[in-house]
Amino acid sequence: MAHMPPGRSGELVWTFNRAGDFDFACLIAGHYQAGMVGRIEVVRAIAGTGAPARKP
Ligand SMILES: [Cu+2]
Repeated sequence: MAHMPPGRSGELVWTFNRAGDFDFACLIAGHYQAGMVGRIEVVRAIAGTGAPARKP
């Protein structure tokens, strides 16, 4: 879990080992219900190019 004080910004690195759609949410009480949620679409990369491949 990562925390940032109000008004600050930071960086969080997620490494995915497979393609797909992944839901994420803030785990602080009440924040999920307030809408701090999202979805990440991870696509395969074409080997050696870094270019996105078709969605699985
Ligand atoms: Cu939150």
